[in-house]
Amino acid sequence: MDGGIDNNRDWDVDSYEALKLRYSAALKLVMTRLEILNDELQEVHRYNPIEHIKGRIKTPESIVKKLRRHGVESTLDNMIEYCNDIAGVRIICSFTSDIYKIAEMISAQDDITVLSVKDYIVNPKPSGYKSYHLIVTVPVYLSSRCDQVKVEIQIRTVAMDFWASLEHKINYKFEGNAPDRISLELVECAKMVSELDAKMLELNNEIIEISEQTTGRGRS
Ligand code: 0O2
Repeated sequence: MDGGIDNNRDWDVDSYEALKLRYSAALKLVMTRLEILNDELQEVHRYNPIEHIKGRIKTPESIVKKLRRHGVESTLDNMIEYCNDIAGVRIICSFTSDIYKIAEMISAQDDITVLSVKDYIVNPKPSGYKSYHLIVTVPVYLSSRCDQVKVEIQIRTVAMDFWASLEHKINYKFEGNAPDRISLELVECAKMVSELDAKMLELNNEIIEISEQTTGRGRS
């Protein structure tokens, strides 16, 4: 224990409900932090990087499936250890550059610890999937203790999200065995998504430049 913060995984949980309460609290905390960041960026800097934020708690069925994938039993300890996305937040940004700015702002918050980063934008999955993933822990203060709770944060552009939603639906429909032609088309679509994102960013930068020249001031 360090200042009341328990960094071990031996949480005082004896039921799925007690576990879920911690993840729901962690989800609320991250969502609120993101809303505050977005409000400040909008109000003070006239900058609107976040299109929307979605949060969800993974269903028990989905958790059990993931634990099976890891080859471990469905116990509360294994859920805490192996399932990093029981609490999941998805941030949808306008531009690729916003993704990294948001990730930096979250990571800079003192009580948020980044456990891992997966940059599927620089290194897309073979499927074509692009997104930026962070696994963080946040402190959840309870009546007599504080637990560090994991939250998965996925950050992506509107275009990347569109692609991922469609690909997810297709994979669900074909139970992960989509016909080759469809998988290849999806990889092609992912390339178009990257081109679109790059073009939109370029256009946006041009617009900012022009408006700075006409108004004579930059964005603070
Ligand atoms: P769901 O149904 O969205 O919750 P790990 O989660 O660490 O055990 P992994 O696969 O190494 O396993 O983690 P990774 O790569 O960070 O992926 C985690 C989540 O990213 C997935 O959660 C998906 O939400 C999303 N994701 C990863 N790859 C793809 C992909 O190819 N296509 C789409 N559409 N989404 C992807 P779950 O639990 O697999 O699924």
